[in-house]
Amino acid sequence: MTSSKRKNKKGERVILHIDMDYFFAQIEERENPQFRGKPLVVGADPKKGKGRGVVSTSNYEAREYGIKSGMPISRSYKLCPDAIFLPVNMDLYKKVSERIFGTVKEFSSKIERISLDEAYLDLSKKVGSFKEAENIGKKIKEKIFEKENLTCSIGISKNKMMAKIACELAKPKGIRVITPEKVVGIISEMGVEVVPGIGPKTKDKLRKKLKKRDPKVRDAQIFSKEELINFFGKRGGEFYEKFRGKDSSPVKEEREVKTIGKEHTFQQDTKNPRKITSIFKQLIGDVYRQAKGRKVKGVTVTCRYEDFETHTKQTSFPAGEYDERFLIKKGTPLLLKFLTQSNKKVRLIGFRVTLYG
Ligand code: DCP
Ligand code: CA
Ligand code: CA
Repeated sequence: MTSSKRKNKKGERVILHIDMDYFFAQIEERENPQFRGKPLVVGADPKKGKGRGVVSTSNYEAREYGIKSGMPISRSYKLCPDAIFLPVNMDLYKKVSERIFGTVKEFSSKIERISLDEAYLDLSKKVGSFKEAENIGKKIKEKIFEKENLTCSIGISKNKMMAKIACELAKPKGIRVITPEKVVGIISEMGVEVVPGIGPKTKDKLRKKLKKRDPKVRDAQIFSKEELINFFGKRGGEFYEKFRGKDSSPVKEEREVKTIGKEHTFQQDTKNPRKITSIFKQLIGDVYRQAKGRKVKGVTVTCRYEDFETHTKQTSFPAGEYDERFLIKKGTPLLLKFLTQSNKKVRLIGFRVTLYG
């Protein structure tokens, strides 16, 4: 084994964080190249400044006018009336996201997706050095650009928190490695709000305690663990670690989602609620017996009306081994909505559970 292959000496992890650049807006630019270079806002319809709803995101040109995600769309219109405003095309963004992370998965199956445009990878077992991790990061960026013509940013460090911070520093289009020996030096100089869990309220408390307008992580390091627990409860203990660049939270791999379901087509279309619910309970019973011993985390009910219009409704709950009565309790209200929301007769009903693990 060459020296570069030697496994992380101190048993340190190698975590990679990937986040797509101005995601929804970048996809729109790709689909409409004539918009490139112009301020572009994706979100609600501004209706000449009178529209309601918010900005989903915007490209970097629009951000120069002060436009930000989550801001009222009317305000973004005031800031830049000449921007191009586009509606949210979520189906498209979801498809693009699926393809992107399908590609990312080829580099490591130890992946935790955080949102449509963001994921963590645990490369600890794959690489022997941060240099090697950086090369994987570069390959991921190239592959995504080649396949999707989209740019992303990548951060690499010894835990999830520091990898995300590295990614923020790399944005846009960049890649940044924070090696373990650099971690404390870098986080110490940042504002306390870089620590996950420190929002405006917590920051305000720290401001008062430290008598500083813009406290840095370095300032917050003067508190002992006990003091922080006194101020903030259990979270305080976590802040103590995070102020030192430590974060032991694991990359949680997704398991394959599996479902078990059954459908029933009525011999004659019907509106009779007694008949429908009685069949429905039989379906649940059948599905329950098939799923027995497995953890269930959601149920889906399907209804096809006489004109073949088909709808599904679903509900989810904490994964667990539930009894048949529980499934009936969760499924029946969904079925009843189908029966009350339309006057049409029902042709088919279905019941499906989503399994965990
Ligand atoms: N999004 C949204 N509403 C928000 C924040 C985000 O609809 N308040 C959507 C649109 C974004 C996507 O989620 O494109 C990803 O969010 P990010 O926070 O990662 O922001 P961007 O990818 O748009 O920009 P950046 O380049 O800063 O990551
Ligand atoms: Ca992003
Ligand atoms: Ca993101």
